[in-house]
Amino acid sequence: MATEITFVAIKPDGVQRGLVGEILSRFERKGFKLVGLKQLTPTKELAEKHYGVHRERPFFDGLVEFITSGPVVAMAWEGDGVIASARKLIGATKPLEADPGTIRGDLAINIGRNVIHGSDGPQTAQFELGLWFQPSELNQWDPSDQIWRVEP
Ligand code: D4T
Repeated sequence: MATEITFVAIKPDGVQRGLVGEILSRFERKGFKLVGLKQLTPTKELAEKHYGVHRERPFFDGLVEFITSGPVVAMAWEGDGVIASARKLIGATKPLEADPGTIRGDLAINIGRNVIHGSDGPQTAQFELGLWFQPSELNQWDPSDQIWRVEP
């Protein structure tokens, strides 16, 4: 499994509900490495680019209004297979269909307030990381217990 980096964002509802620590800890405990982290209130331009694929959908305007309504916590997580694994940790888009144990399955009930976003594939991850982070905001580092994390 190749080492990858994915983009994950805690949406305004997750920040307002005080779920930042809970969500960060799920990724940390899984074993992924945090290589980028910042809080920002997205501009309309950023939100429209991020959700560009949904431009023609009826929920687009509401989605952009919501994601720009307050601070978002933007994260970059690194690890083997992290793109697909993050989507599993996050759970299905519709929180009522998300399995218990996933972030949405445990912490959300409404598709329009589903707490968190994660890139859905390698190309999306590359695009979204470039959109939300400057290259200098992504860090390269080795956990001091790395030897215990990898297969012998
Ligand atoms: P995000 O992009 O927020 O991680 O969600 P997903 O990747 O899981 O799902 P998505 O792209 O299909 O939806 C993007 C975003 O739009 C909201 N949404 C979606 C909504 O408000 N109404 C809808 O009917 C759909 C399909 C929720 C997530």
